[in-house]
Amino acid sequence: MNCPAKRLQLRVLLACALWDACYATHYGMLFPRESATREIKELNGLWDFRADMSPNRNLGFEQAWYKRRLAETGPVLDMPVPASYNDVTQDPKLRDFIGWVWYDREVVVPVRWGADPRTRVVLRVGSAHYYSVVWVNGVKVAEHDGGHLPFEAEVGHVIGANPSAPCRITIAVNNTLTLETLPPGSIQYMTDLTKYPKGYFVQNTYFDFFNYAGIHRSVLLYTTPQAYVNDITVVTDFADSVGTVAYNVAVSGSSVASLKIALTDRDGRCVATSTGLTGVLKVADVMLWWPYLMHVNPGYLYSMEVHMQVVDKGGAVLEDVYTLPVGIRTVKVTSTQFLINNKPFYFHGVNKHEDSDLRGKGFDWPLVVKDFNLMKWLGANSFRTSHYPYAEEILHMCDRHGIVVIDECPGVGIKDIRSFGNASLAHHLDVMGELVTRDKNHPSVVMWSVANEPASEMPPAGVYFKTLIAHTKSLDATRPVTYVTNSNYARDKGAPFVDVICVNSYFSWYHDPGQLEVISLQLNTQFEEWYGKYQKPIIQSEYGADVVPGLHSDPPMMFTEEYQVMVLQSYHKVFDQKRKQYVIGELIWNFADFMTAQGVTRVVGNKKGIFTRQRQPKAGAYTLKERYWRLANETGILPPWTKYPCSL
Ligand code: BDP
Repeated sequence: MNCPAKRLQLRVLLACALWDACYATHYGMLFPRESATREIKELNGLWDFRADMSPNRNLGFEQAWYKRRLAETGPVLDMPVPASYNDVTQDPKLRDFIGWVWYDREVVVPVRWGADPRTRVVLRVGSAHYYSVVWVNGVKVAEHDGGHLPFEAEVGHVIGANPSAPCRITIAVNNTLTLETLPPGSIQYMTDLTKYPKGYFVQNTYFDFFNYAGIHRSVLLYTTPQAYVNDITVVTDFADSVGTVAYNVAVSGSSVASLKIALTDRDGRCVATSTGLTGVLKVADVMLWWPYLMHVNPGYLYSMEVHMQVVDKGGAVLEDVYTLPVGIRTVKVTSTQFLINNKPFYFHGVNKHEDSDLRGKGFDWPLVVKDFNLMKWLGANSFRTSHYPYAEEILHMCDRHGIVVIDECPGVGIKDIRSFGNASLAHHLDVMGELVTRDKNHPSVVMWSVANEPASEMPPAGVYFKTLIAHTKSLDATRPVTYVTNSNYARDKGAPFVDVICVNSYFSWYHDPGQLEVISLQLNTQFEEWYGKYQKPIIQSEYGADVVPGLHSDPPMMFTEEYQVMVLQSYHKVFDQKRKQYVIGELIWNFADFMTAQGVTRVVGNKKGIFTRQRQPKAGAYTLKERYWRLANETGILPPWTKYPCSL
C-alpha cells in the first residue's frame, strides 16, 4: 500500500474512533428538506401581532392571550413573518419596544398529518429574537432562550387531538437582554421622577447594532415518520485523488434501523454507497470543495442520501429519506498559515450584519442574493457572521458558491464582570452546542468564533475562555476556534487558547482621529506584538472608517469617501508586507451600513459600510474590488467566466 493511501486509512480509522470526541452532542437539528418521506408547510406571510404595552409587560400572560385568537384579546396589527417588527410601522413606541410581543395565525394542516399516528409533525422557528414561548391551540409546546438559532417542537399530539379543526399557532417573543443573555444587556429603571415618568426604563446594550426583534426567520411545519433520521454528521478528508466522507447517522424512534447511504456527484452518478449508522464513503477521483477564486470549479457539492427503514411493532415498514449536501475538503492551521485542502488560503473578505431597510434582521431572499452578487463582484472569498449566527439559507449559498465563513456565536458585548459568571458561561456553552449542531456539516464553515471583543482584561476572562474554547473543540475537533479581540487588549486572556488570532483595530478613527500617517506604524506594531507573543497566524478581523455617502474632501477628512479610501490603502500596504509572513486575512468592517441604537457617534446607524444600507457602492468599494481581484489573481485560480481584468 502506498503511503498516502495508508495515511488516509489511518485517518479514517481515527475519524471513526473519534466520533464521540469530534461531535459530542447529538440532539439533531437537520435543516428541513422535502423528500419522498417528508413534507413541509411554510407559515410565512402575515400574522396577527400585538405588543404588550402594559406597565409590567405581563398582561398577555395574566390574561392568557394564547388561549384564544389574539384578535379577540384586543387590537392587533398585520405583521410580516419573517421580519423585525421595529421598522414596519410609524410608531416610535414599537420601534424601541422592550418586552413581550405576541404573534398568532391559524393554519390549515392536512388532515392525514394529524390523523396518521405514524407521522411526526414538527413546528420549527428559524429564529425569533430573543426569548420565545410557543403554543399550539393553547397548549404550550416550546420555550427557547436565544435569538439567532432555530428551535423545534413536536406538535402532532396537539394537532391529532382534533385533526380536522384549524390549528392556531401563538408565539410570544421577548427581546429583553440581561447580563446572562447572549448578547448581554441590562435594564435600567430611571427613578428620578423630576426627569422621567414613573416606571421609565431603558435597555442598555454593549454592542453596536440595533436590537431588532420579532420572528426573523421562517416558521415551518414539517413531517417525518415516527422513526426518523434525527442527525447526520460528516467529516471529510482526502489523499491523492481519493476522498473520504466519514459519517455518523443518529436515528430516533427506533433502536433497530437498516440504512442505505448513497453519495452522488453533481451529475447524479452514484460514487459510493454504504450501510450502517457509522461508516466511511470512499470517492475515487474526488472533486474537492474549493473556495471561490481558488479553483476553476468552486463550491463542488456531492449529495448524500440517507435512506432508513424500520419495521414497527405492528409489522409496518417505516421509511425515512434525507439528503445532505456534502463538500469534501480539509482545514488546517499552522503557525503562519491557514490551509484549505493543504493549500494556503488568504481571507480577503468582509464582515456583515443581517440588516436592511424595513426588514431589520428579517430573512429576505432578494437581499441575500444581492449580497452574494456584490461579494462576488467585489472579489470577496469569505465573511465573518459578525456578531451572531446567520440564517441557514445563507450558509447553503456559501457552500454552493464557495464563500468561506467564520461562524460567530452571539457572544458580543460581554463587557460587564457579571456576564462572566457561571450562569452566563453555562448559557454560552449551550449556544455553542446549538451552533455546532446546526452548522457542523457546512463545508463553507472553516472556523468557529466564540465571541467578539469581550472585556478580556477582566480577571474571570481567562478561565471563561479556556472553558469555552475547550468545550467548542470537544464539540468539533475538526475546525479551528477563535475569538475576536481588539488591538487595545494588549494582555488578552483568551489568546493562549485560540488557534488563530483575530484582531480588530481602528487606527486614525477611534484613536488619533484624522491622523492617517500613523496607521502604518501602529498596524505594524500591532502585528509584531501579537505574533511575537503567540506565534499564531493573524486575521485583521475588522478595520475601517465611517463615510456619509456623498461627502468629499481633499485633503481627506473623516466621514468623507476619500478618507475611507485612504484608511483602506494605508492598512493594505502593511497587509501586503505581513501576508508574506503570518497575516492570513483581512476582513473589512463593514460590508454595508447598518442600523444601530441612537447616539452621538452614529448618523442614522453605523456608516462604515463600503456599500450603503441600500447596497450602493461608496468609493471604498472600488478600492477594495481592485485589491481583492489582484489578490485573487496572485493567490488563486480565477474561474474562466470571470471578466477580470477587463471588469476593473
Ligand atoms: C468594533 C465592533 C463592531 C463595531 C465597530 C465600530 O466589533 O461591532 O460596529 O467596532 O465601532 O469594535 O464601527
